[in-house]
This record gives sequence, structure tokens and C-alpha cells, in this order.
Amino acid sequence: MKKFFSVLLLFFSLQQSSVGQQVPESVDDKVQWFKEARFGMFVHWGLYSVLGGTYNGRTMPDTTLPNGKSWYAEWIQQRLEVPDAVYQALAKQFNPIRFNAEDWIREAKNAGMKYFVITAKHHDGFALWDSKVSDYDIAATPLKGRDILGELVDACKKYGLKYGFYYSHWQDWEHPQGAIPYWKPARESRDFEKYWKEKSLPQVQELIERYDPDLLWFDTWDEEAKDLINPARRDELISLVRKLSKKCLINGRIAMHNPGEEIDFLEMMDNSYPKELLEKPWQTPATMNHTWAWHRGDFNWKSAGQMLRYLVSNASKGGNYLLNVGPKPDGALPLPAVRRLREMGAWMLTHSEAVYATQPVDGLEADKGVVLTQKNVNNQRILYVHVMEERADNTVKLPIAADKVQRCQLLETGEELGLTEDGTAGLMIQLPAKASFDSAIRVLKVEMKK
Ligand code: FHN
Repeated sequence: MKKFFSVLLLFFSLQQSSVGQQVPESVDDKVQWFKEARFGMFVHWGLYSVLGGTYNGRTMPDTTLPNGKSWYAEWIQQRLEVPDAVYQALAKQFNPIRFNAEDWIREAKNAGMKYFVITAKHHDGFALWDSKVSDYDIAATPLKGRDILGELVDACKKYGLKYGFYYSHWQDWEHPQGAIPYWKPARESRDFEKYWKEKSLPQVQELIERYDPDLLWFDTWDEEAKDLINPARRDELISLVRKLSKKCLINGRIAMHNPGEEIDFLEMMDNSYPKELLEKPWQTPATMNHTWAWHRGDFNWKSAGQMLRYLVSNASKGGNYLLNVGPKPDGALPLPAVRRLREMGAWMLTHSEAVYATQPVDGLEADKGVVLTQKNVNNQRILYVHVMEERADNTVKLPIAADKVQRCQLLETGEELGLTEDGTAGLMIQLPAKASFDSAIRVLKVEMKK
């Protein structure tokens, strides 16, 4: 009897849960595209790419140095103690003869990505566009005269991707008053406000006025930023962006320690995946290997299947996955990255409807290794059941009454799947023979009766 009531309770809670009940808000909502996009490309590319993790015979990580343990390649100037003048002279060597904006954006598009974010300026302070505010920019390289960001923006428009810029508003290792890592002796006359007014705010203004981005990706990551990026400066920057653009989204890492209410979406820490549903739209910035920028000795490539599981699992919690690629100094994308993008794109080709514009399913417990997304199509509730691991008995159980289900198919092929009512667990879905699967995640499409 007790069992009967708990099953009844489960059926009832499903009816009351958010399954398919959330109709997307108005499309006038400027964050709407972000809430539906789920998958984007992040690119870290700049002078650090010329070094690719090695300087003067040392390769990161170099534990003989006091702060050499960490090994993101874009941090090489600090981690391997490259003298500022030596580092800045790399501008003369930044000559990406194989760079082709359309090649990059086509790879993103074919992978199923809906937006693109590139480091317009990382912590080293180098601007990837011809900036009127600073001479430490693309015009100091052999690319003088080329508008790299403009070419990427045009390609994004051509292929229908939203686009945005990473801008390091806090750390700036070139401007004498920009923030530097905590372990460096403080600079003589620390006047962050000077940097803020002279470089940070004007460059953000330039980026918006010149390229009209859909989002800006600011970067802080812990308490270390809290004195310099205090609420007054955070709000000043937000006001500037709002004044110049009606559409530009702002991420939470503008002030990770205290993002406030005005940001548009939350940014997780690097490669971090929340366990809970969150109040605001959100995304995880993630790497394919360890580093963000290209590192010749980083062989820690995640598999495409693993990254698809992150993507789908984020989607099941209402979040996006911003997956990074670190192009080589000549402008080519590393082949292991390209292969993974294509593998992910192959899966997305037949499964993307279970990812884009889906909603989390709150209050419905799925089996271990199974996650759920849902959407409403013509007033019909569709439940997507993502089977992330092999199942010993080749079945999936769902706490749903069988008579509420109109049809259940394997999403990729349309093959109808057998359903049986399971007395204790609700619905038992029989998967086709294991041999017929070769993809990382199998998705079952469950159409509920109207
Ligand atoms: O220090 C940066 C790092 O280089 C990289 O840009 C990441 C991307 O999320 N953000 C900072 C560390 O969290």
C-alpha cells in the first residue's frame, strides 16, 4: 500500500512539476538567445600564443620558480618571469599567416555552437584590435592594417552566430597602474583609477562602438579583485555598457565576489559545473585540455564524449557550455581541437533539438547516468531522456505513467521504443540492442499526450 502511494505521489509530482509548463518568455527579452543557445566557442589568442608555453628553455609548469606551478599558457609572462620589454616585443613576431576568420567560425557553426567569444584583451594588456587608447595592439604586429576582430564579427554575422569579447578589465600587466598578480611586489604608485579611466573604460567603449558585441566577458575570479573592482567601479562599467548598447550582455565575472543584480548571466569558475538549478541564466567556461591559450606540451585532451556529457548536463540544469579553443600563433586551430569539434558536431547534427532552447526538468528523478531536458512544441510536452552511460539491463526507468505518453522514440533514428508499466518505478523503456549504438549519449524522445 505504501508503495502504491509513493508511486501515485511520483505521478502527481510530475504533473505539478515544471515539465513542459514553462513557455519561453517574450523574444524581446535580450537574454533570450543566450538562454536558448547552450553551446558557444571561446578563443584565447594573443601574444602568449607565440610562446606556446615555453620561454628561454623553460616550459610551463616550472616548479623551480616560486609561482611556476600553474600552467595556463596565457599566463606565461608572469609564471616564467618574462621581462615586460621582452614579452611586449613579441608583437613583432605575431604573424598569423594562416588566420582565416571564416575557417574558425565555420568550425564553430558545424560543431553546433551558437555564439563566439574571443580575447580582445587578456591580462597581458595587448589589444587584438587597432585601439586609439593604446599602442600596444594589433597595429604593432605584422598584421598592421588588418581588422582581425572585424573579420571575425563579419564571419559570425554571415554564419548566424552571436559574438562577444573577453576583456580583462581588472588585470592589465602592461599599463603601469593595471592590476597585477597578488604575488608580485606592489607597483610603486598604485593608482588603479588612472588605468581604469585611461585604458579600461575607454577600450570597452571602443569595442562596443566599433563592433557592437552581443556580450562582454569580463574576468575576475576571487576575493583578490574586491578592492579594485568594488561595487562603485563594477556599476560604473555596467552603466557604460548599458549607455552604449541595448543588447550587450554582461557576465557575472565582472565582479565574481559580488556580481550584484544588474549582470545578465552568471559565469561559473573555470571548468565548474553546478549541482543545483540557478536563479539566473549561466554558463561554464571550459577547456578542451588544461590550458586556454595554445600550449605545445598540453596533451590532456578531453574526449568529445566527455565534453558532450558536460554540455548536456549543463543544459539539463538550464546552463550553457562555452568551450575554449587555443589557436596556434599562425592562426590555425590545433588539429586535436578540430577533431573534437567535428565529433561533437556530428552528435549535434542528430541531437541538437534535445539541447537548444530546452528547459530543466525539476522534480523528476531520473536513473543514475541519465539526465533530462524538455520543451513545449505546439502545446505538446516533449521530454528528452539523455542516456549517458551503458545500461546493464538495456532499459531506462522513468517515474511517469505509461498512459500519459503518446510516443517514445530513439531521437537519432526515429525507431519506436517498447514501453512497459513498471509497478514500482513508473515507466520502463526498452532500448534497442546495444550493438546499434555508437554515439556518446543516446537520446530518447518522449512525446507526452496533450
Ligand atoms: O586568468 C584567467 C585565465 O587565463 C582564463 O582567461 C580564464 C577563463 O575563464 N579566466 C581566468 C582564470 O579564471
